[in-house]
Amino acid sequence: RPIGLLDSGVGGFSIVKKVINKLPNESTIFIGDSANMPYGNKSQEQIIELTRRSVKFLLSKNVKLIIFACNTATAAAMPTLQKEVDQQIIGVIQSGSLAAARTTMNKKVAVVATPVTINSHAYQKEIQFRNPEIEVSEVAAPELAPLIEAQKDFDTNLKAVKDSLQPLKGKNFDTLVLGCTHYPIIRDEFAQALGEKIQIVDPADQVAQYTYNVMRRDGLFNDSNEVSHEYYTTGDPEKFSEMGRAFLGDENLISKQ
Ligand code: DGN
Repeated sequence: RPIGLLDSGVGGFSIVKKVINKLPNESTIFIGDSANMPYGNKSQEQIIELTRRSVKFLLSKNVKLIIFACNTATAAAMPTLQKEVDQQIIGVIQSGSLAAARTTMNKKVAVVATPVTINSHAYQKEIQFRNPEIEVSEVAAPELAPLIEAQKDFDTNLKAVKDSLQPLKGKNFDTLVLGCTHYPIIRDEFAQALGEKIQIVDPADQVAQYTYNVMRRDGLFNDSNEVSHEYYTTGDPEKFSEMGRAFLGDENLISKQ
């Protein structure tokens, strides 16, 4: 049985990639809800409803575990949906917070994410749960995920990243969490905007490790030799597969759900 992943769009590819690297013997099914993206400025009820649809789709594919490859869905819908399904759901915020708390040396962390994620203060709570001394500066970037979905050029992205990070000026943080799974797709733009002194944390690395740990604990490793990866979108399959190929280097077929 495969591992299921969901996101509001192409951002989930950044998690899919790390999960496949960490667990090469596992099959995956990823659904990106691009038709309804962005989730980042919807109400909690709307996000729960949309996420529930993707969860049902993944369950119809007989997944053994579900990864919310979306910070917004993790913040807004994970506690509710975990009560509705037997399969364990793994979110991205706890993993990202753990990585950030381990990375910062000066105890100043910044988080950039969608408005829903920022307004939930989930990162601030989780990071300070690990170390109450860490100062957390949060900034909402409502336009970044839709921009990434629209696949623009480097300079356009760089300018948008610089504008989005403007409110963090003077915060003196040494670690920045990419609190939306779309952002690692333009990691180079972030790196250029931030300079060498600031460490970028992509929660995906820790999510892949955590997924591995849960599967080992629960005896969920694949015991057959067959491995496959399937990608589905509610949006335009052409655009979705273009991004999938660019990001994963994968020639697999993308289907419309
Ligand atoms: N990729 C999603 C996240 O990690 O929050 C959300 C993107 C969006 O829908 N705006």
